[in-house]
Amino acid sequence: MRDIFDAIQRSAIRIKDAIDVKDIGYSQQENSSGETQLELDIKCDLIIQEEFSKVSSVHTIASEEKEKEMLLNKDGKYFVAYDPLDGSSLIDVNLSVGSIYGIYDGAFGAENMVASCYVVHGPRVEMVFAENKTKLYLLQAGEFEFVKEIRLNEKGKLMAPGGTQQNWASYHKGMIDNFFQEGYRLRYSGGMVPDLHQILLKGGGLFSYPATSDKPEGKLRRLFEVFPFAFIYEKSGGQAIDGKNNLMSLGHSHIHDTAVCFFGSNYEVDRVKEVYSENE
Ligand code: AFP
Repeated sequence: MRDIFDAIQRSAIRIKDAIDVKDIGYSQQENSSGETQLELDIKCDLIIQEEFSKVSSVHTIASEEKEKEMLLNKDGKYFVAYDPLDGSSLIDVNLSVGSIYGIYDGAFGAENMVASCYVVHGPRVEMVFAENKTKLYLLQAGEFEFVKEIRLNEKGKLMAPGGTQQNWASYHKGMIDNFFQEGYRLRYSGGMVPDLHQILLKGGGLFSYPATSDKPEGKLRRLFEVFPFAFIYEKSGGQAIDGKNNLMSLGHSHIHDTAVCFFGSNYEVDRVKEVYSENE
């Protein structure tokens, strides 16, 4: 696991340099989710692929930017799924973006997840790594320094409601409106890494990406986005559900499957469970 942790750190430092260029150019290719890829997305994907290729314990990688999984070392034990640059459409407006990693033992699947990690590229570069506990690191002079352990409060103050509102179910809209009436503050940038990072570090709240009329299975991808953050939120004392079930109890049939998802502290997620059990 140490080797994987080191490879993620090396990738983060190289990605920081890759982001800091004038022309991030759109390529003509589409990724498996049908989005036009930035040359930068492809570059970051290759950086991570290169770094994991040096790690003998990595058996297979799967990237949000690749159609299929890729075998690296048949004697390795870990399967790593990653989103090299989540929120890359925010780069041209200079908002924060991030990389997300799910580390699975023996095969992809939530039940096999043993660690997960994300890196936030904002004004500073930070990394959150969860194994038994969730730990925050800060990049300082080329090295990631441990800052602190992260724990969520029972109840938070922030609300990050994803998806197009006109496509929300009415009970979902009612639930989000009620949170705002209770005093929650809107914090939504459109990048899941900085949005979930903010809720984690400010003690709690709720990030939601519900089923919408145009995306009934949600938008966010199970292996690359949903399971890694579900693992981190659970290890930090919070919860992660699809409305009813724990996200970590869900399966997947394809590496690019998506899921409806809610991540947050206990008070807010318990409310989601109440509302969704009454309405679905
Ligand atoms: P991009 O990678 O296409 O920028 O999408 C970012 C993202 O996958 C995730 O980071 C956000 O939470 C989510 O999309 C935002 O989606 P909406 O704009 O539909 O709320």
